[in-house]
Amino acid sequence: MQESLPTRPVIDATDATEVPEVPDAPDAPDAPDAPEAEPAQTAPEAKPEPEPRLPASEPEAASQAPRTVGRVIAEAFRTAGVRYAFTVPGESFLGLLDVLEGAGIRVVATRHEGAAAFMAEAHGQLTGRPAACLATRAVGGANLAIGIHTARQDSAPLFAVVGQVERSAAGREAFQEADLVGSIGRLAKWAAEIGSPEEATRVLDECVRAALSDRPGPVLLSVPEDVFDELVNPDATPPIVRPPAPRAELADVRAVLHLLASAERPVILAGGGVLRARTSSDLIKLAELLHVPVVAGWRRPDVVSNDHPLYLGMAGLSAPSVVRERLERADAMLVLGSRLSEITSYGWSIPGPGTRWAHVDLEPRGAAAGSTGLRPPDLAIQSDARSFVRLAVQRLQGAVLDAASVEARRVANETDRAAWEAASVVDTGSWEGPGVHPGRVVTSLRRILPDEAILTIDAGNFGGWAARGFRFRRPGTFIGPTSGAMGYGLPAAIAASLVHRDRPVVALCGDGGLGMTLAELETAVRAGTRVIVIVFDNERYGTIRMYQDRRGVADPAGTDLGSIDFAAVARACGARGTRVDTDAAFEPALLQALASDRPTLIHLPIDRSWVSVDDAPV
Ligand SMILES: Cc1ncc(C[n+]2csc(CCOP(=O)(O)OP(=O)(O)O)c2C)c(N)n1
Ligand SMILES: [Mg+2]
Repeated sequence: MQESLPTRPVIDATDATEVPEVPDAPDAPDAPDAPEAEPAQTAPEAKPEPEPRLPASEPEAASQAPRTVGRVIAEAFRTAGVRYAFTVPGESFLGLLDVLEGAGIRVVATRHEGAAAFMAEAHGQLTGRPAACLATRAVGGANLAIGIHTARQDSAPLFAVVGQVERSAAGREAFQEADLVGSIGRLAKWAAEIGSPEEATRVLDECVRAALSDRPGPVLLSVPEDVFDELVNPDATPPIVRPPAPRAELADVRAVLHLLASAERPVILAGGGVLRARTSSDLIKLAELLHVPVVAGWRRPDVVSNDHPLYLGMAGLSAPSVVRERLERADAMLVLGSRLSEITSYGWSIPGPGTRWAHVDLEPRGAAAGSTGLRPPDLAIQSDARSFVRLAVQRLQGAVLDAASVEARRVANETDRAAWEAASVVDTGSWEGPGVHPGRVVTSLRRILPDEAILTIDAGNFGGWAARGFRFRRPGTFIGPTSGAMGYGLPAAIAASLVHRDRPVVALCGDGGLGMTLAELETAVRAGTRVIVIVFDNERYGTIRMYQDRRGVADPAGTDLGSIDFAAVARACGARGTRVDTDAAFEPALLQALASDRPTLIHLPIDRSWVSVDDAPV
């Protein structure tokens, strides 16, 4: 770690009074129900609802039941924090399915394994605690793939379990047989098979560690059907230890503070690691103490309150150009809790050549950054975001600031904030229809939804208006896939609604993306949620048509869709469904949805001339 500093620091962090470090919240996996409450930025964040309550008699009954591999898996998952298992059942894993509820894990049947995996993924993203998704052999396993990949890209912990053919049939191209560990398992962070009951505890220990340690991620467990019912040695208990998160050393913290303090145009680029560590308010303190603005990584817009004067927008797709320009102008950057995806880093061009940068992350980029074309960081620090930021804030309390430099930063930050605010207005123009103005829909959502409402998003250009124009005021109020997977919005909303039953949850979807997981409307009803689904319907895969048009394709194929009466589909699934054709009708429909005790779908026809937030007809 080579530190090279310019001459005149704005603040000498090394002079700050030494304060003892605040201990982190316990990392014990058996206390996952109560993540330390994030101190509020503007108002207290609502606590998650207690997760499923199962009849008290069941665990007791389970304790007398034979100790099978299935039961040991269920208990290990429960100890690791699992409260939900999402699944399309199969006969290949009944030895697990039937013991889950007895172990305190609620089973939610879905209409497609892709949705089950998305629900588990979203649960992991939102809470930091893993959920499970279960599927049968190659057919169900293949359907899980999109959620496993998404969890990998989102660093979300997730347990995928696939029932495999019986051992006696293995290797004979049996019914639905495929090498699950060697195929979809390769999408996961870790994958293995429990080939016999003797292996169960060792493999489970590895499995849990892999999902939760370092940069969390999805793991895949393949288990032959007959192995689930085999008995495990009663003395063999998987240790299930979650290794403590790595913590920054004081010297590293000092070096980063020096980097930021001595720069002229520093910036903090903050990602999902800040949300997962529940340290957003500490980050704001750090930003305020140093007068350094914060830009959110792509799809992490809730990392700090968007109303804070030091927030300068979300990087990546749909961001106004001022965001990228500000990042390019930075002479120093702290990249905190972000993997610097291709989208957040604008094709690995940020941090730019003139930016000295520090990467503080569970898996910081080292020399390997070069393989992406990214210049390796000047400081690479492996640390959980919270321990880093808290130590940094402690170092800075009572520090003396150079008044002239502070004033310069204050003026520059105000200018940058005003530029971002002006560039992120999305509801202008004199659109009278047909269909609604997508920017005005976003403004209405912003005005009406309470601060604790959770938004989820699907993939597609319809989402650009929300990405630019919505304002998130609390951490943990947005879930979106950095994989850009279509079909995510509704399943993610169902998962969020299960966790936070008292909070409004709104899924923003395009007609294409919603079509992929539309049947989960029935799951939303059956699971007792009150999700609100808003579908922006241009009757096409609009984003891809935009790319075809840019290429000058004369007769574009494959991007036109027909019409679906989405509101009628919702009603057929037991939800409420309403179609809104004018801007004026949207707010009343939203208010009714918020007051309802059932899921609601609001169908918004969008004229095709609304190509993207940067290419609108008005
Ligand atoms: C699973 C998956 N398949 C394909 C894509 C490629 N893709 C990205 S956006 C998009 C179109 C989305 O259509 P829609 O949901 O209607 O939103 P729109 O672009 O029309 O606003 C497609 C096909 C993807 N991101 N994910
Ligand atoms: Mg569309």
